[in-house]
Amino acid sequence: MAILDILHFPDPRLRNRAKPVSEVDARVRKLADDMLETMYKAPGIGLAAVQVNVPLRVVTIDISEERDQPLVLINPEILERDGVEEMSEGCLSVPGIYEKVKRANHIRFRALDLEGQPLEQEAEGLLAVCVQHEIDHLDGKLFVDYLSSLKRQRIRKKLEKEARQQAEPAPAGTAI
Ligand code: GNR
Ligand code: NI
Repeated sequence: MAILDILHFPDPRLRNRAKPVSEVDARVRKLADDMLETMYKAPGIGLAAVQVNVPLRVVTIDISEERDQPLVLINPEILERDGVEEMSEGCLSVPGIYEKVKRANHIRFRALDLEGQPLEQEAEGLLAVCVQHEIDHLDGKLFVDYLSSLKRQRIRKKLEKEARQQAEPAPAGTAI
């Protein structure tokens, strides 16, 4: 297993549309394993392969308190959406930012599991929000896209500044 680097907004690679997985093989299972490890370490409740710069339709999710109910969704698709709910969302690719987003509160979705078998499931509440958030990533979409352009611009500037500060050497005279 390995911890993968997570891309941060406004990295243009987060806008790549992910390609469907054609075969659930050892390479895809290794990717899912590494994504789960990366998601648990972050820590986050979900991760899309696009966030670790792999343009494939693979998602990991675990919304359980105990962090012991991993869900791997390959080529996930939403079949039905119902109702509207506003929830505060965060994203590992938009660190430190939490904003309310409206999404369907009840969905039906399908995907392939790690054995390549089709699964079909209903979800509501946090799981429904998380599945929608992750599928958005596979389509190059981020939760900040639902905010006003002013808010999104402020968030972009804040994260660009943080990225610059991490890249720069500390100014001369800085202790230690
Ligand atoms: O860890 C995460 N928390 C979260 C909270 C509310 C709505 C969506 C999420 S997903 C996020 C992890 C992430 O960035 N997944 O892409
Ligand atoms: Ni996210």
